[in-house]
Amino acid sequence: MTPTHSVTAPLRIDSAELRLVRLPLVTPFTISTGTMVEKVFPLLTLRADGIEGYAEGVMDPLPDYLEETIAGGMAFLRDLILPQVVGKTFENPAAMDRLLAPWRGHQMAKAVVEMAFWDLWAKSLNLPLKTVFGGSGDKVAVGVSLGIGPVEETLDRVAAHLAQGYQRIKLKVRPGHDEVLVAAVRNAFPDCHLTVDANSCYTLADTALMRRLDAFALDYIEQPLAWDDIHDHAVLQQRIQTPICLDECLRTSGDVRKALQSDAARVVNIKVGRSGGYVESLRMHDICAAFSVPVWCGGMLESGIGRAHNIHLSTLPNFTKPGDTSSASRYFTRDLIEEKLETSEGWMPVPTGPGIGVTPDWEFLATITRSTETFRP
Ligand code: OSB
Ligand code: MG
Repeated sequence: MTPTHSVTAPLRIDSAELRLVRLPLVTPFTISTGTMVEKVFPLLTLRADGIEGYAEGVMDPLPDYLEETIAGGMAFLRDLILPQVVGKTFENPAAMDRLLAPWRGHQMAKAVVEMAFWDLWAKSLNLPLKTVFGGSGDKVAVGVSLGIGPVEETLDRVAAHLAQGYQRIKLKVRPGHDEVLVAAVRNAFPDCHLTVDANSCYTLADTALMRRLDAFALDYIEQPLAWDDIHDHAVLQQRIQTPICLDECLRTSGDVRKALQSDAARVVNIKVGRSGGYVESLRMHDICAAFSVPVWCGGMLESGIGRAHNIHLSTLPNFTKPGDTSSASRYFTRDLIEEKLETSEGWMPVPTGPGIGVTPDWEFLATITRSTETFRP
């Protein structure tokens, strides 16, 4: 029998829409580098054959997590990438990656386009996104990331989240707000999975403090040293028992390979939005599996669009530790999608339906959109 149609058809991008969106946060979120009171981000729609793919960017207004910024990322997309994407036909996501590959850096900005294309691609196949890249399962394990605040208040928040079933507590730390906090939480909750995230605020001069943290049975210490320094993390790992988990240092699969080869990380945080998109995140995932290093899915306070992407990514088999993709209601009074992304007993259901499986709430989105730019061939 001759097939009457091909199962996959090349997709021609008819148009793209780049918005700048602003969502207020329920509570300010403080990490070692500063405080966020609202989530501002680029939101991209790619259109082809009457279907739409969506993704958001994880860059911040200021280059204080990594060097990418919203302004820089939007310029890269507006001036260089989107004019090349519209009117062009792509065989598959790998073809999109070839278009992005020549350009140095810009992993967050590249991820916006790449992820939106994967959503579009999966929808064109009428399949959930996870299925298209080899994930499985209908729920993913999650913990919470708690921002810096008074110790007493943090203890209450830990108790409340453990009562809700969250499977791991991550405490943000900074110099002067570390050992005492961790001791208090560990003392009150001797058995919970506990981690800390320094967001690069220490140096090797803090080795003695890092060694003292070994006493608290942390699952790992996330990104204690400089954002761009894999080497010093390898040095620190030789001096402490607690596994090091890298976040900021890992933008490409090459970074992951170097980190694991030098024993700079024994746990890996993958953020698809930080790493150029799915093709590179899949490579990262596979390298970690080859080194028997467990991975988990990080977050950047994403809206429902980025959150849905993170949930799909987390269905890959080596995501064996709880991720940061907790209930959207912890971050926003009102999310910008129709669906509610809420956990139950520490499990986040994977949205069903084609692609990322969530739908923008266009009416609400109109009220929080700061600017909109449309791109056509
Ligand atoms: O380092 O993982 C991080 C939030 C903003 C910037 C960096 C980080 C974080 C978080 C929060 O830890 C993760 C989340 O709840 O989305
Ligand atoms: Mg982190």
